Amino acid sequence: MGFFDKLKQGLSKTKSSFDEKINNVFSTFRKVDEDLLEELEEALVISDVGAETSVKIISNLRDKIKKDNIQDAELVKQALKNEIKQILDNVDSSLNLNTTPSIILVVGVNGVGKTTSIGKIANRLKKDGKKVVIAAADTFRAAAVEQLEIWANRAGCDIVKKEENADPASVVYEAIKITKEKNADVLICDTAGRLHNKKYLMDELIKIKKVIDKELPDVSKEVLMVLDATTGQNAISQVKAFKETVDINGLILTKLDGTAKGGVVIGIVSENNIPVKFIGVGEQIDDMEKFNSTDFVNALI
Ligand SMILES: Nc1nc2c(ncn2[C@@H]2O[C@H](COP(=O)(O)OP(=O)(O)OP(=O)(O)O)[C@@H](O)[C@H]2O)c(=O)[nH]1
Ligand SMILES: [Mg+2]
Repeated sequence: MGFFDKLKQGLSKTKSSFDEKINNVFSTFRKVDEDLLEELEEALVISDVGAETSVKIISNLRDKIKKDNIQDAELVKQALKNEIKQILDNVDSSLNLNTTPSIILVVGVNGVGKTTSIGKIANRLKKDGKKVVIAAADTFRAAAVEQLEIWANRAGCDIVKKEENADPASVVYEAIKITKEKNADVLICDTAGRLHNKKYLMDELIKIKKVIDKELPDVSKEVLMVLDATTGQNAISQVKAFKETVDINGLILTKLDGTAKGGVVIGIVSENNIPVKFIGVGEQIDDMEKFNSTDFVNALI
């Protein structure tokens, strides 16, 4: 199955999928009126888009319907898809790795898919002909390093690691040194999962960021936060908490292969003004793609 089909199948797996809810509204369609818009708004809200963003989408849709005098159900659906796409296109989701080296720092709460995503991204970059180094800056558990090592081997990349409980910032420091020595194109740093209310862990992230800014002042930097799409609205609050500590400039949405909560992507992008850069639809190395708003909206509805 191709990536798009996996995404589509994932998003529509359950009876309570986004598509199902929107189509339910249209299945009883009589005419384009305020009732229809209200029902659509409700469908968006219960699809994890979030209240604020749902109101915004429906308000824009109402204007569009009026302006173009839309009467037809299929055209309303098209217009709705366009409004959603516009929200997603409002932020630039391209990956900025324009310097050699460039760096990607990957952050997020426990178990969201950071390490797996790093393996998948490293593999993609490698296939694009880039030389990639991976830093094992999750030093909490020896198993975390082993897991990352497996991914590095699969992708054919070098890994820089230290002993368990080593200072994560020192791993990053070492990895930057090696990246420069090897003249590698991209350094990707894994970090331990952390909760935003654990101050010492958030301070650790700040320390890592300081090392990066000092050792690689003028390079392209991507700070990507990984979110598990199955957590729905919770993902929105995770972003809000994290972005107060580190400047996140992109998101990676994982586990879109098994959730009815794909709508959460729209709310996250709209409320935080941070683009989704990658989406994951499974546990295999090829189950990650750059985010494409057209494909995403087509898979959603
Ligand atoms: N179905 C599915 N599973 C995924 C996806 N991405 C990651 N996983 C699974 O989620 C689990 C956690 O993934 P990890 O990559 O270890 O997550 P992590 O954020 O590094 O976890 P910690 O380092 O413990 O914080 C693993 O079982 C992965 O196989 C995805 O897109 N789809
Ligand atoms: Mg991990």
